[in-house]
Amino acid sequence: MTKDESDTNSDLYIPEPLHRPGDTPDFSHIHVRRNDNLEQPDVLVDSYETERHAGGLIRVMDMQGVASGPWLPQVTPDILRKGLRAMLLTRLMDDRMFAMQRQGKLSFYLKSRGEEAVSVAQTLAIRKTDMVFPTYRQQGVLIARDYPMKRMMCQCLSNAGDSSLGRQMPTMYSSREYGFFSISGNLGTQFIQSVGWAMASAYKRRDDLAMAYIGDGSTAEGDFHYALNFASTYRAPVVLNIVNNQWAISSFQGIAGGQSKTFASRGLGYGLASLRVDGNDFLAVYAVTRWAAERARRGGGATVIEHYTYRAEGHSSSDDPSKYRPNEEASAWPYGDPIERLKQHLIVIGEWDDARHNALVDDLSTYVRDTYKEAEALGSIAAGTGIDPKTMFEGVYEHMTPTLDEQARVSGVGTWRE
Ligand SMILES: Cc1ncc(C[n+]2csc(CCOP(=O)(O)OP(=O)(O)O)c2C)c(N)n1
Ligand SMILES: [Mg+2]
Repeated sequence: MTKDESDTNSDLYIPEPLHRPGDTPDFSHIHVRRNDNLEQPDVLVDSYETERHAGGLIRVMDMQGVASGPWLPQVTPDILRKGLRAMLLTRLMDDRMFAMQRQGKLSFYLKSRGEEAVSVAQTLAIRKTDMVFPTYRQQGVLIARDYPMKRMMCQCLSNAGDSSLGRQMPTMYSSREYGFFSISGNLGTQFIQSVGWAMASAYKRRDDLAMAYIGDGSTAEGDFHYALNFASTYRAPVVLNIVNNQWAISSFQGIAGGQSKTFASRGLGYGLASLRVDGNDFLAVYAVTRWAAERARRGGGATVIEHYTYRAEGHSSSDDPSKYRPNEEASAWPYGDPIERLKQHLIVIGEWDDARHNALVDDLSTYVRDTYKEAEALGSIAAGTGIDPKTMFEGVYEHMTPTLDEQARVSGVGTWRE
Protein backbone atom coordinates (compact mmCIF):
# COMPACT_ATOMS: atom_id res chain seq x y z
CA MET A 1 0.00 0.00 0.00
CA THR A 2 1.39 3.38 -0.91
CA LYS A 3 1.43 6.17 1.57
CA ASP A 4 -1.35 7.99 -0.32
CA GLU A 5 -3.66 4.94 -0.22
CA SER A 6 -3.16 4.43 3.49
CA ASP A 7 -3.93 8.11 4.05
CA THR A 8 -7.29 7.88 2.25
CA ASN A 9 -8.27 4.81 4.27
CA SER A 10 -7.39 6.19 7.65
CA ASP A 11 -10.12 8.76 8.34
CA LEU A 12 -10.94 8.84 12.00
CA TYR A 13 -14.54 7.79 12.60
CA ILE A 14 -16.45 10.25 14.77
CA PRO A 15 -19.89 9.01 15.87
CA GLU A 16 -22.72 11.46 15.12
CA PRO A 17 -26.20 11.43 16.68
CA LEU A 18 -29.25 10.52 14.60
CA HIS A 19 -30.75 13.98 14.71
CA ARG A 20 -29.59 17.54 15.17
CA PRO A 21 -31.68 20.69 15.80
CA GLY A 22 -33.94 21.31 12.79
CA ASP A 23 -34.13 17.60 11.84
CA THR A 24 -37.41 15.68 12.05
CA PRO A 25 -36.76 12.88 14.53
CA ASP A 26 -37.13 9.44 12.96
CA PHE A 27 -36.80 6.32 15.10
CA SER A 28 -38.46 4.04 12.54
CA HIS A 29 -35.40 1.78 12.46
CA ILE A 30 -36.17 0.82 16.07
CA HIS A 31 -38.79 -1.89 15.88
CA VAL A 32 -40.95 -1.81 18.97
CA ARG A 33 -40.60 -5.49 19.63
CA ARG A 34 -42.68 -7.58 21.96
CA ASN A 35 -39.88 -9.25 23.91
CA ASP A 36 -37.59 -10.80 21.30
CA ASN A 37 -38.74 -14.24 22.58
CA LEU A 38 -36.36 -13.85 25.46
CA GLU A 39 -37.21 -16.57 27.96
CA GLN A 40 -36.67 -16.05 31.67
CA PRO A 41 -33.77 -18.33 32.57
CA ASP A 42 -33.11 -19.92 35.95
CA VAL A 43 -31.53 -17.29 38.20
CA LEU A 44 -28.34 -19.31 38.59
CA VAL A 45 -27.80 -19.78 34.85
CA ASP A 46 -24.27 -19.40 33.41
CA SER A 47 -23.66 -15.83 32.33
CA TYR A 48 -23.08 -16.78 28.67
CA GLU A 49 -26.68 -17.97 28.48
CA THR A 50 -27.77 -14.34 28.85
CA GLU A 51 -26.08 -13.29 25.62
CA ARG A 52 -29.38 -12.85 23.75
CA HIS A 53 -30.84 -10.97 26.73
CA ALA A 54 -27.92 -8.56 26.61
CA GLY A 55 -28.34 -7.94 22.89
CA GLY A 56 -32.16 -7.92 22.73
CA LEU A 57 -34.76 -6.07 24.75
CA ILE A 58 -36.84 -7.55 27.55
CA ARG A 59 -40.38 -6.21 27.57
CA VAL A 60 -43.61 -7.15 29.33
CA MET A 61 -46.12 -4.47 28.32
CA ASP A 62 -47.09 -3.57 24.79
CA MET A 63 -47.83 0.05 23.92
CA GLN A 64 -51.52 -0.46 24.79
CA GLY A 65 -50.70 -1.56 28.34
CA VAL A 66 -51.34 -5.27 27.80
CA ALA A 67 -48.82 -7.38 29.73
CA SER A 68 -47.70 -10.90 28.81
CA GLY A 69 -44.74 -13.15 28.18
CA PRO A 70 -42.11 -15.03 30.15
CA TRP A 71 -41.04 -12.01 32.20
CA LEU A 72 -44.55 -11.15 33.45
CA PRO A 73 -43.84 -10.56 37.16
CA GLN A 74 -46.03 -11.61 40.06
CA VAL A 75 -46.93 -8.24 41.47
CA THR A 76 -50.10 -7.04 43.18
CA PRO A 77 -52.16 -4.08 41.90
CA ASP A 78 -51.36 -2.35 45.23
CA ILE A 79 -47.64 -2.42 44.46
CA LEU A 80 -48.34 -1.12 40.94
CA ARG A 81 -50.44 1.75 42.34
CA LYS A 82 -47.66 2.51 44.83
CA GLY A 83 -45.26 2.62 41.89
CA LEU A 84 -47.53 4.90 39.90
CA ARG A 85 -47.88 7.24 42.88
CA ALA A 86 -44.12 7.39 43.48
CA MET A 87 -43.41 8.09 39.80
CA LEU A 88 -46.01 10.87 39.75
CA LEU A 89 -44.61 12.38 42.96
CA THR A 90 -41.11 12.29 41.52
CA ARG A 91 -42.23 14.10 38.39
CA LEU A 92 -44.29 16.69 40.27
CA MET A 93 -41.46 17.40 42.68
CA ASP A 94 -39.04 17.72 39.75
CA ASP A 95 -41.35 20.23 38.05
CA ARG A 96 -41.77 22.30 41.22
CA MET A 97 -38.05 22.38 42.06
CA PHE A 98 -37.09 23.25 38.50
CA ALA A 99 -39.55 26.16 38.52
CA MET A 100 -38.16 27.35 41.86
CA GLN A 101 -34.63 27.16 40.47
CA ARG A 102 -35.76 29.48 37.68
CA GLN A 103 -37.06 31.85 40.35
CA GLY A 104 -33.65 31.91 42.02
CA LYS A 105 -34.61 29.98 45.16
CA LEU A 106 -32.03 27.25 44.58
CA SER A 107 -28.83 27.22 42.59
CA PHE A 108 -29.27 24.08 40.50
CA TYR A 109 -31.64 21.20 39.78
CA LEU A 110 -31.71 17.91 37.84
CA LYS A 111 -34.92 16.27 36.63
CA SER A 112 -35.50 12.60 35.84
CA ARG A 113 -38.49 12.95 33.50
CA GLY A 114 -38.95 9.85 31.34
CA GLU A 115 -36.75 7.69 33.57
CA GLU A 116 -38.96 7.39 36.66
CA ALA A 117 -39.75 3.70 36.14
CA VAL A 118 -36.09 2.77 36.50
CA SER A 119 -35.61 4.08 40.04
CA VAL A 120 -39.13 3.44 41.32
CA ALA A 121 -39.75 -0.09 39.95
CA GLN A 122 -36.29 -1.19 41.03
CA THR A 123 -36.71 0.14 44.56
CA LEU A 124 -40.01 -1.70 44.95
CA ALA A 125 -38.34 -4.90 43.70
CA ILE A 126 -35.63 -4.98 46.39
CA ARG A 127 -35.61 -4.78 50.21
CA LYS A 128 -35.32 -1.68 52.34
CA THR A 129 -32.13 -3.10 53.87
CA ASP A 130 -30.43 -3.20 50.46
CA MET A 131 -28.03 -0.31 49.88
CA VAL A 132 -28.52 1.88 46.83
CA PHE A 133 -25.61 3.75 45.21
CA PRO A 134 -27.42 6.29 43.03
CA THR A 135 -26.45 8.99 40.59
CA TYR A 136 -28.17 12.37 40.62
CA ARG A 137 -31.05 10.99 38.50
CA GLN A 138 -32.47 8.46 40.96
CA GLN A 139 -34.45 10.72 43.27
CA GLY A 140 -37.29 8.23 42.67
CA VAL A 141 -35.49 5.78 44.98
CA LEU A 142 -35.91 8.04 48.01
CA ILE A 143 -39.49 8.83 47.07
CA ALA A 144 -40.36 5.13 46.65
CA ARG A 145 -38.81 4.51 50.09
CA ASP A 146 -41.07 7.22 51.59
CA TYR A 147 -38.22 9.54 52.53
CA PRO A 148 -39.69 12.85 53.78
CA MET A 149 -40.02 15.12 50.74
CA LYS A 150 -39.54 18.22 52.87
CA ARG A 151 -36.02 17.03 53.71
CA MET A 152 -35.24 16.54 50.02
CA MET A 153 -36.51 20.03 49.27
CA CYS A 154 -34.50 21.57 52.13
CA GLN A 155 -31.39 19.87 50.75
CA CYS A 156 -32.04 21.49 47.36
CA LEU A 157 -32.67 24.87 49.00
CA SER A 158 -29.38 24.50 50.98
CA ASN A 159 -31.27 25.81 54.01
CA ALA A 160 -31.42 25.24 57.76
CA GLY A 161 -33.41 22.02 57.21
CA ASP A 162 -30.64 20.54 55.04
CA SER A 163 -28.86 17.75 56.90
CA SER A 164 -25.76 18.33 54.72
CA LEU A 165 -25.70 21.99 55.87
CA GLY A 166 -25.53 23.35 52.34
CA ARG A 167 -22.17 21.71 51.69
CA GLN A 168 -23.44 19.53 48.85
CA MET A 169 -24.82 20.59 45.48
CA PRO A 170 -28.63 20.54 45.32
CA THR A 171 -29.99 17.00 44.58
CA MET A 172 -26.91 15.31 46.08
CA TYR A 173 -28.91 13.58 48.82
CA SER A 174 -27.53 11.23 51.43
CA SER A 175 -29.31 8.99 53.92
CA ARG A 176 -27.81 6.07 55.80
CA GLU A 177 -31.19 5.44 57.42
CA TYR A 178 -32.91 4.98 54.05
CA GLY A 179 -30.08 2.96 52.49
CA PHE A 180 -29.19 5.76 50.08
CA PHE A 181 -25.44 6.23 49.71
CA SER A 182 -24.31 9.89 49.45
CA ILE A 183 -24.51 10.99 45.83
CA SER A 184 -21.19 11.99 44.39
CA GLY A 185 -20.87 14.38 41.47
CA ASN A 186 -17.80 12.43 40.40
CA LEU A 187 -19.37 10.10 37.88
CA GLY A 188 -18.61 6.39 38.03
CA THR A 189 -17.61 6.32 41.69
CA GLN A 190 -20.95 4.72 42.61
CA PHE A 191 -20.05 1.56 40.73
CA ILE A 192 -16.78 0.78 42.50
CA GLN A 193 -18.17 1.76 45.89
CA SER A 194 -21.19 -0.49 45.46
CA VAL A 195 -19.05 -3.49 44.57
CA GLY A 196 -16.88 -2.93 47.66
CA TRP A 197 -19.99 -2.64 49.82
CA ALA A 198 -21.45 -5.82 48.31
CA MET A 199 -18.18 -7.70 48.88
CA ALA A 200 -18.29 -6.64 52.54
CA SER A 201 -21.91 -7.76 52.82
CA ALA A 202 -21.00 -11.23 51.50
CA TYR A 203 -17.88 -11.38 53.69
CA LYS A 204 -20.04 -10.71 56.74
CA ARG A 205 -22.46 -13.42 55.52
CA ARG A 206 -25.30 -10.95 55.32
CA ASP A 207 -28.20 -11.19 52.91
CA ASP A 208 -28.20 -7.54 51.83
CA LEU A 209 -27.26 -6.58 48.33
CA ALA A 210 -26.05 -3.37 46.72
CA MET A 211 -27.70 -1.68 43.77
CA ALA A 212 -25.72 0.83 41.75
CA TYR A 213 -26.39 3.22 38.88
CA ILE A 214 -24.31 4.69 36.10
CA GLY A 215 -25.27 6.65 32.97
CA ASP A 216 -24.48 5.57 29.40
CA GLY A 217 -21.85 8.32 29.09
CA SER A 218 -20.13 7.39 32.34
CA THR A 219 -19.54 3.79 31.22
CA ALA A 220 -16.60 5.29 29.33
CA GLU A 221 -14.93 5.91 32.72
CA GLY A 222 -12.35 3.46 34.03
CA ASP A 223 -14.37 3.03 37.24
CA PHE A 224 -17.06 1.18 35.27
CA HIS A 225 -14.58 -1.47 34.13
CA TYR A 226 -12.82 -1.83 37.50
CA ALA A 227 -16.20 -2.37 39.11
CA LEU A 228 -17.26 -5.08 36.66
CA ASN A 229 -13.97 -6.89 37.05
CA PHE A 230 -14.11 -6.93 40.86
CA ALA A 231 -17.81 -7.83 40.84
CA SER A 232 -17.08 -10.82 38.62
CA THR A 233 -13.95 -11.99 40.43
CA TYR A 234 -15.57 -11.97 43.88
CA ARG A 235 -19.16 -12.77 42.78
CA ALA A 236 -20.30 -9.69 44.67
CA PRO A 237 -24.04 -9.50 45.42
CA VAL A 238 -24.69 -6.33 43.44
CA VAL A 239 -27.07 -5.17 40.70
CA LEU A 240 -25.15 -2.94 38.29
CA ASN A 241 -27.55 -0.70 36.38
CA ILE A 242 -26.62 1.24 33.27
CA VAL A 243 -29.25 3.87 32.53
CA ASN A 244 -28.95 4.40 28.78
CA ASN A 245 -31.02 7.55 28.35
CA GLN A 246 -29.35 8.25 24.97
CA TRP A 247 -27.56 11.41 26.14
CA ALA A 248 -24.66 12.52 28.35
CA ILE A 249 -25.35 16.24 28.57
CA SER A 250 -24.83 17.12 24.86
CA SER A 251 -22.95 13.95 23.84
CA PHE A 252 -25.08 11.12 22.47
CA GLN A 253 -24.59 7.53 23.63
CA GLY A 254 -22.52 6.61 20.55
CA ILE A 255 -19.66 8.66 21.97
CA ALA A 256 -19.45 6.15 24.84
CA GLY A 257 -19.39 3.25 22.37
CA GLY A 258 -23.10 2.49 22.17
CA GLN A 259 -23.17 2.21 18.37
CA SER A 260 -21.12 -0.97 18.08
CA LYS A 261 -22.55 -3.10 20.92
CA THR A 262 -25.26 -2.72 23.50
CA PHE A 263 -24.09 -1.42 26.86
CA ALA A 264 -25.46 -4.56 28.54
CA SER A 265 -23.24 -6.81 26.45
CA ARG A 266 -20.18 -5.30 28.11
CA GLY A 267 -21.02 -7.35 31.20
CA LEU A 268 -20.66 -10.62 29.24
CA GLY A 269 -16.95 -10.02 28.65
CA TYR A 270 -16.47 -9.96 32.40
CA GLY A 271 -18.50 -13.15 32.90
CA LEU A 272 -21.49 -11.38 34.38
CA ALA A 273 -25.14 -12.15 33.66
CA SER A 274 -26.37 -9.25 31.51
CA LEU A 275 -29.88 -8.13 30.66
CA ARG A 276 -31.22 -5.31 28.52
CA VAL A 277 -34.66 -4.02 29.35
CA ASP A 278 -37.20 -1.49 28.11
CA GLY A 279 -36.63 1.10 30.84
CA ASN A 280 -40.04 2.68 30.25
CA ASP A 281 -41.84 -0.59 30.96
CA PHE A 282 -42.44 -0.63 34.72
CA LEU A 283 -43.30 -4.34 34.79
CA ALA A 284 -40.23 -5.37 32.83
CA VAL A 285 -37.89 -3.28 35.01
CA TYR A 286 -39.50 -4.79 38.10
CA ALA A 287 -39.14 -8.34 36.72
CA VAL A 288 -35.48 -8.11 35.72
CA THR A 289 -34.60 -6.53 39.06
CA ARG A 290 -36.31 -9.35 40.99
CA TRP A 291 -34.36 -11.83 38.88
CA ALA A 292 -31.01 -10.10 39.48
CA ALA A 293 -31.70 -9.64 43.20
CA GLU A 294 -32.52 -13.30 43.64
CA ARG A 295 -29.43 -14.32 41.70
CA ALA A 296 -27.29 -12.11 43.97
CA ARG A 297 -28.88 -13.43 47.18
CA ARG A 298 -28.47 -17.04 46.10
CA GLY A 299 -24.75 -16.62 45.50
CA GLY A 300 -24.89 -16.20 41.72
CA GLY A 301 -23.09 -12.85 41.86
CA ALA A 302 -23.65 -9.60 40.02
CA THR A 303 -25.95 -8.80 37.11
CA VAL A 304 -25.51 -5.95 34.65
CA ILE A 305 -28.81 -4.39 33.55
CA GLU A 306 -29.05 -1.85 30.73
CA HIS A 307 -32.21 0.25 30.95
CA TYR A 308 -33.04 1.45 27.46
CA THR A 309 -34.78 4.78 27.96
CA TYR A 310 -34.73 8.45 26.99
CA ARG A 311 -33.83 11.62 28.91
CA ALA A 312 -36.97 13.61 28.11
CA GLU A 313 -35.67 16.99 29.29
CA GLY A 314 -32.41 18.89 29.56
CA HIS A 315 -29.49 17.43 31.48
CA SER A 316 -29.95 19.94 34.29
CA SER A 317 -31.09 23.49 34.98
CA SER A 318 -27.78 24.61 33.43
CA ASP A 319 -28.44 22.93 30.09
CA ASP A 320 -30.27 23.95 26.91
CA PRO A 321 -30.95 20.78 24.87
CA SER A 322 -32.36 22.74 21.89
CA LYS A 323 -28.72 23.55 21.05
CA TYR A 324 -27.87 19.95 20.21
CA ARG A 325 -31.07 17.92 19.55
CA PRO A 326 -34.51 18.55 18.07
CA ASN A 327 -37.14 19.53 20.64
CA GLU A 328 -39.48 16.86 19.24
CA GLU A 329 -37.08 14.00 19.87
CA ALA A 330 -38.52 13.10 23.29
CA SER A 331 -42.08 12.77 22.04
CA ALA A 332 -40.85 10.70 19.08
CA TRP A 333 -39.18 8.15 21.41
CA PRO A 334 -40.85 4.87 20.38
CA TYR A 335 -41.11 3.40 23.90
CA GLY A 336 -43.39 6.12 25.21
CA ASP A 337 -43.68 7.53 28.70
CA PRO A 338 -43.33 5.23 31.76
CA ILE A 339 -46.10 6.88 33.79
CA GLU A 340 -48.62 6.82 30.94
CA ARG A 341 -47.79 3.20 30.20
CA LEU A 342 -48.25 1.97 33.78
CA LYS A 343 -51.46 3.99 34.11
CA GLN A 344 -52.74 2.36 30.92
CA HIS A 345 -51.83 -1.11 32.17
CA LEU A 346 -53.70 -0.57 35.44
CA ILE A 347 -56.76 0.56 33.47
CA VAL A 348 -56.52 -2.51 31.20
CA ILE A 349 -56.52 -4.89 34.19
CA GLY A 350 -59.48 -3.05 35.75
CA GLU A 351 -57.54 -1.60 38.70
CA TRP A 352 -57.58 2.10 37.78
CA ASP A 353 -59.49 4.72 35.82
CA ASP A 354 -59.09 8.28 34.58
CA ALA A 355 -61.14 9.80 37.40
CA ARG A 356 -58.99 8.17 40.08
CA HIS A 357 -55.87 9.16 38.21
CA ASN A 358 -56.87 12.81 37.97
CA ALA A 359 -57.84 12.88 41.65
CA LEU A 360 -54.45 11.42 42.58
CA VAL A 361 -52.60 13.99 40.46
CA ASP A 362 -54.58 16.79 42.17
CA ASP A 363 -53.82 15.42 45.65
CA LEU A 364 -50.13 14.98 44.94
CA SER A 365 -49.83 18.43 43.35
CA THR A 366 -51.31 20.02 46.48
CA TYR A 367 -49.01 17.94 48.67
CA VAL A 368 -45.90 18.99 46.69
CA ARG A 369 -46.93 22.66 46.74
CA ASP A 370 -47.63 22.68 50.50
CA THR A 371 -44.49 20.73 51.32
CA TYR A 372 -42.42 23.15 49.26
CA LYS A 373 -43.87 26.12 51.17
CA GLU A 374 -42.92 24.50 54.48
CA ALA A 375 -39.40 23.81 53.18
CA GLU A 376 -38.88 27.32 51.83
CA ALA A 377 -39.95 28.79 55.17
CA LEU A 378 -36.62 27.45 56.48
CA GLY A 379 -34.64 29.54 54.00
CA SER A 380 -33.39 29.65 50.42
CA ILE A 381 -30.48 31.16 48.56
CA ALA A 382 -32.79 34.06 47.63
CA ALA A 383 -33.93 34.87 51.19
CA GLY A 384 -30.89 33.65 53.13
CA THR A 385 -30.17 30.03 53.90
CA GLY A 386 -30.05 30.35 57.68
CA ILE A 387 -26.83 28.33 57.78
CA ASP A 388 -23.81 29.73 59.63
CA PRO A 389 -21.05 30.09 56.98
CA LYS A 390 -18.56 28.96 59.61
CA THR A 391 -19.92 25.41 59.30
CA MET A 392 -18.47 25.32 55.79
CA PHE A 393 -15.04 24.86 57.36
CA GLU A 394 -16.08 22.14 59.79
CA GLY A 395 -16.68 18.41 59.66
CA VAL A 396 -13.53 17.22 57.88
CA TYR A 397 -10.65 17.68 60.31
CA GLU A 398 -10.86 16.93 64.02
CA HIS A 399 -8.62 19.96 64.68
CA MET A 400 -8.86 22.99 62.43
CA THR A 401 -5.77 23.26 60.22
CA PRO A 402 -3.85 26.56 60.28
CA THR A 403 -4.53 27.20 56.56
CA LEU A 404 -8.28 26.68 56.88
CA ASP A 405 -8.33 28.79 60.00
CA GLU A 406 -6.58 31.57 58.08
CA GLN A 407 -9.05 31.30 55.18
CA ALA A 408 -11.98 31.49 57.60
CA ARG A 409 -10.44 34.49 59.34
CA VAL A 410 -9.79 36.49 56.14
CA SER A 411 -13.23 35.67 54.74
CA GLY A 412 -14.75 37.13 57.85
CA VAL A 413 -16.49 34.07 59.33
CA GLY A 414 -14.25 33.82 62.38
CA THR A 415 -11.37 31.83 63.78
CA TRP A 416 -10.94 28.73 65.90
CA ARG A 417 -7.78 30.10 67.53
CA GLU A 418 -7.88 31.20 71.14
C1 LIG B 1 -15.68 12.10 36.47
C2 LIG B 1 -16.60 13.14 35.88
N1 LIG B 1 -16.42 13.55 34.61
C3 LIG B 1 -17.21 14.50 34.06
C4 LIG B 1 -18.22 15.07 34.80
C5 LIG B 1 -19.13 16.16 34.17
N2 LIG B 1 -20.45 15.59 33.87
C6 LIG B 1 -21.50 15.74 34.72
S1 LIG B 1 -22.88 14.96 34.16
C7 LIG B 1 -22.10 14.43 32.77
C8 LIG B 1 -22.84 13.57 31.75
C9 LIG B 1 -23.16 12.19 32.25
O1 LIG B 1 -23.94 11.47 31.33
P1 LIG B 1 -24.47 10.03 31.66
O2 LIG B 1 -23.41 9.22 32.32
O3 LIG B 1 -25.04 9.47 30.41
O4 LIG B 1 -25.61 10.28 32.76
P2 LIG B 1 -26.98 11.09 32.60
O5 LIG B 1 -26.71 12.51 32.96
O6 LIG B 1 -27.46 10.93 31.22
O7 LIG B 1 -27.93 10.47 33.60
C10 LIG B 1 -20.77 14.88 32.73
C11 LIG B 1 -19.84 14.59 31.65
C12 LIG B 1 -18.39 14.62 36.14
N3 LIG B 1 -19.34 15.10 36.92
N4 LIG B 1 -17.57 13.65 36.64
MG1 LIG C 1 -27.04 9.47 29.81
